[in-house]
Amino acid sequence: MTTTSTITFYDIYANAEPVATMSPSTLRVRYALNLKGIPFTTVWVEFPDIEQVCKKLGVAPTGKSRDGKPRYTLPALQDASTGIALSDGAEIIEYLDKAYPSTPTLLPRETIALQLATYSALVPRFLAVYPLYAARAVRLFSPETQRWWRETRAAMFGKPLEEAEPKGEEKARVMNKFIADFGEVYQWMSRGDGSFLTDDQTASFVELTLAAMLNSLKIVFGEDSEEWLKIASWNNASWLQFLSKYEQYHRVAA
Ligand SMILES: N[C@@H](CCC(=O)N[C@@H](CS)C(=O)NCC(=O)O)C(=O)O
Repeated sequence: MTTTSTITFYDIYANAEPVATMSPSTLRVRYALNLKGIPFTTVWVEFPDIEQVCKKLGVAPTGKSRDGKPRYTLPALQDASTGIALSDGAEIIEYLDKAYPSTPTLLPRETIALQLATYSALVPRFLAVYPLYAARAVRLFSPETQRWWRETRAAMFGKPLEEAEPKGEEKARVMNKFIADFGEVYQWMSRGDGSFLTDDQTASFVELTLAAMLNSLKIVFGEDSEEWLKIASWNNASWLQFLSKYEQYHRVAA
């Protein structure tokens, strides 16, 4: 493990504390760096600047937008000790496992396929609340980023953010589906020893992803919101108990 920081971590800025982001994608890599104890410095990037920052770093787009254009995303990470710059959470964590072998392995080789498959099952469950999430997230951004967010999300939903936000019965339906879908994920874990991997794993990529998704919802909805309280009180506060294990990694520096 290095003692001085050679890693620059590019995270998405939002008005949140103690970590100034709401992004589940960047949070999971931040948790990985903190869990591994790898020193790093953060560069905070506003949403509208992500593409320009990624192009400057020379990191690849991680997908395509609806209009077919390359989609640049954060997190991204640059490691001065190896000269490597890369994007995409899974790729970054796989790189950290290899480049810092004395730190806990989050994507053991024999579990990569299974973990990536599990991650694929988590994404649609999370995205089911996205119109509600996107409407609540806007308040966490600077005025310029708010304008950008409204414009890009309206293009994504085919209507303005406020119109896309589920309300009343529709909101209740969306939240109930979220609780049931994530409840199923919880049951998968409960069938084993309460985690996704074996006892000797302190955590895995999938667990950090799940913790990051839940914390992102807590930040965006607000700790005292009706929505978060519903998630937090589910099944004798099972998600709160799960999150308490990862609380120590929800911080800025390693
Ligand atoms: N596959 C990427 C996806 C990352 C991602 O979707 N990041 C979002 C923030 S949570 C982003 O950068 N969005 C840019 C945009 O919406 O323009 C990963 O897992 O790291």
